[in-house]
Amino acid sequence: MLDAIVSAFKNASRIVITTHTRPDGDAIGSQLALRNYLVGKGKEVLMLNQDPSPYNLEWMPGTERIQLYDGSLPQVEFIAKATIAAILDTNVENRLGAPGKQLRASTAQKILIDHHTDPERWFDSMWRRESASSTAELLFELFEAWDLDGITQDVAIPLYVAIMTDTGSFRFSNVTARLHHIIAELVERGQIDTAVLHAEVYDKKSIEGIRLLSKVLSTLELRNNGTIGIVMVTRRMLADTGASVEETDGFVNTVLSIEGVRVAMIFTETERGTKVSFRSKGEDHVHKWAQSFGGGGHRNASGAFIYGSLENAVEKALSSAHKFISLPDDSSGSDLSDEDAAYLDSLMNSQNT
Ligand SMILES: [Mn+2]
Repeated sequence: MLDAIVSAFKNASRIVITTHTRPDGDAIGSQLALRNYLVGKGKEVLMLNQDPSPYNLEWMPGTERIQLYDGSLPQVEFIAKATIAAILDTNVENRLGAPGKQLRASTAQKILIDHHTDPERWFDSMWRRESASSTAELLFELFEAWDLDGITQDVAIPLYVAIMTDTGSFRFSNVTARLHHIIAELVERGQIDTAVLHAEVYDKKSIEGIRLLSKVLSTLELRNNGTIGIVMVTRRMLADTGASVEETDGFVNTVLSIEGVRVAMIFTETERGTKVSFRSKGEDHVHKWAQSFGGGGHRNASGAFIYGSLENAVEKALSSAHKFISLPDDSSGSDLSDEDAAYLDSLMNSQNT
């Protein structure tokens, strides 16, 4: 399968590359790495996305060449004449946003490179593995099967950033010895200063974002004897702090870092309903839970959209937790108010006498 995909790319002259809405480090990093690699092989490449790149990734080589889809004649013509449409880091049409429909309907060979579960069926070929740490890891394998020397600095840097951001800086359970070999290869070939790269991506938080974090963490609740941690982002908090919703990326990991918490969730209020992100550790898988609300993702990191108010969404999501995760009952009593606890105590005491 990989060999067939490599020859398809070798034989292609015009390639359009797209990725998912609200792109993250793996999406943009993979897109740039593939684009820069293919340009190095003499191909004509167009990168076309629904949404802009996050501000902390704008420095990566080639980001300024990513076009936002506007359905203009040059874009439509490029897609119409493209030999390959490469879809990265998502496997469903509606996560591509506006360009998805046209790409799917085009005569280009649709090649999926991705590590999410349950791909849709409209791709002509796929290089995918759910156990892969990132789309970038799969791309490295493609480059390895083609020509490692094509991995120049402007390919190595976005691949490194993609893997770093999708693995929580190389600490998730899908980080293998093999992946560390890949990373070593990238650091050598790209002459990468890892500390500088890390700072470029992670040490650019705004004061508004940190103020928002403080408000969001003040909503922290632990359920089911401390195994589920939840926090909420209200529209009011966003307005009060002036932070953008993108700055909540990563907040959920703070909740997951609490000892004993196996599943962390962040509920974000929007105009039309509530967005929920699930994160979990190890064998506690959350993708089926997210799917039950029409969402999806990975076993340890998924998301969904629940129609209804924030409070409604929280109760809806938590009431089905036991179907997807084996959890202790939510009977710790830690959620009782002081008043209720005192009342219960008095009942117990009166029974004893
Ligand atoms: Mn990814």
